[in-house]
Amino acid sequence: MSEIFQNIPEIKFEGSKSKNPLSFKYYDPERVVLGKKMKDQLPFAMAWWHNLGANGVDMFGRGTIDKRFGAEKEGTMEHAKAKVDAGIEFMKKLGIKYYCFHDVDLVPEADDINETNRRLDEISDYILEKTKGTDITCLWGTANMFSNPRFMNGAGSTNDVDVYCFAAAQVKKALDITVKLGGKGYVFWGGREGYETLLNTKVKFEQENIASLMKMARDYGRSIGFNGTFLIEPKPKEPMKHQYDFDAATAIGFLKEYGLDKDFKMNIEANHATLAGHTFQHELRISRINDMLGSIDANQGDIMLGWDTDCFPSNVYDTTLAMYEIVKNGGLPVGINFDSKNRRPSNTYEDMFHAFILGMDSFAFGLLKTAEIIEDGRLEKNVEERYASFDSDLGKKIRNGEATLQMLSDRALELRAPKDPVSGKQECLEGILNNIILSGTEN
Ligand code: XLS
Ligand code: NI
Ligand code: NI
Repeated sequence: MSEIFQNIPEIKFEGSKSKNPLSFKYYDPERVVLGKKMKDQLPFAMAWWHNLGANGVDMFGRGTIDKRFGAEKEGTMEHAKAKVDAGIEFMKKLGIKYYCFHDVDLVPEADDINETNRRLDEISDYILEKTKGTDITCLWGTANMFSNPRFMNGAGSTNDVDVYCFAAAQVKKALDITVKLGGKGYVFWGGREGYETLLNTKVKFEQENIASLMKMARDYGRSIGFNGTFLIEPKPKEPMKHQYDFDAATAIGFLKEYGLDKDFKMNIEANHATLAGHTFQHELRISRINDMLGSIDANQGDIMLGWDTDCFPSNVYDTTLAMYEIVKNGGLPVGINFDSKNRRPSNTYEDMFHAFILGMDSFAFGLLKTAEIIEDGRLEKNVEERYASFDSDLGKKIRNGEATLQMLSDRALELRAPKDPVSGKQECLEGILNNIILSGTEN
């Protein structure tokens, strides 16, 4: 197999002083942070669709990036295999172990689903053959139930029972392929699971059908030996005006309502969090405290733009706070998928590497700073102190559920008025965080 990314060497850690754009400044895979090697703390994955598929096309213009990778034509099995070859070489050069895919990222979709399935069998054999003897494996798989016109009214939420069957068939096959490729997770992102207008929509009916599809997927997955994590990836809008999995709190409530919370967790995407009017850290925190943090789609939005821009993460303040939640979660059962794409004018192969170096370094930096936040202790100590009044006997009774309204009312009446309120010290704490972020990262 000939080299596709010629002139791109294996990317090595060179430290923050290095001026070599094709080197890691912070991601040092063997460095031990908080008792574990960085490469184990940061299970990075490549998104097949953005990295090997997205060619810069947007609503106003054709593609700008040649992603044929030596194949003659796009949309052929020759091209599908060239993408496999390119993907593996790319991951090897960056030291990335995992990839994520939608069924139709792997192969061109045929008119007849039987032929699409045959192609999926062929390409998954090819991937297994090409990754044999490497440590490259699947992080998670999913079915694309939003691009094909048949899904214009939704997949699990469709009004058409035959379309519902096509959604089920795709989920079944995508689960088969995920298991075959060793995936740790299976994702449901509700692409068109939502509505445009209530004038034509039965919301409860649609939500029940989505839950049924997920239950059938869970039962089928478990029956074929999938013991990984099912995931919901919340997003509030786009493509639909209203999407049912608005944010983590909504999706967790849905899973509990339908008895799916033992098998499913959240796949939190940074840009989806901000579209929902939350910070990335908020969505991670809500998931974590509910024991629902499974995986992340690492990217970032653009504050000037109101849509899912899927930029590579560069904001180290955000990656630090994200890594803090991930570390406090005891890591991620699944991993860190770069659901990010190059900007349209970044149209060279080299730009693909620059993008991943940026993303991987931003998260490695976030991990290093998380270790410092924990070792430094000032921020966590402040939080503990802020709630110290609940250490009193009465406070303990409230926490244990032993207090009554009468008891608490008696106390308030006895006090007449509470003590002066204590400062939340936000600016002081932000200063401490800046101080930690702006200090060095060397060993
Ligand atoms: C789109 C989603 C999608 C999912 C997988 O906004 O992020 O890429 O991650 O279907
Ligand atoms: Ni995503
Ligand atoms: Ni997205």
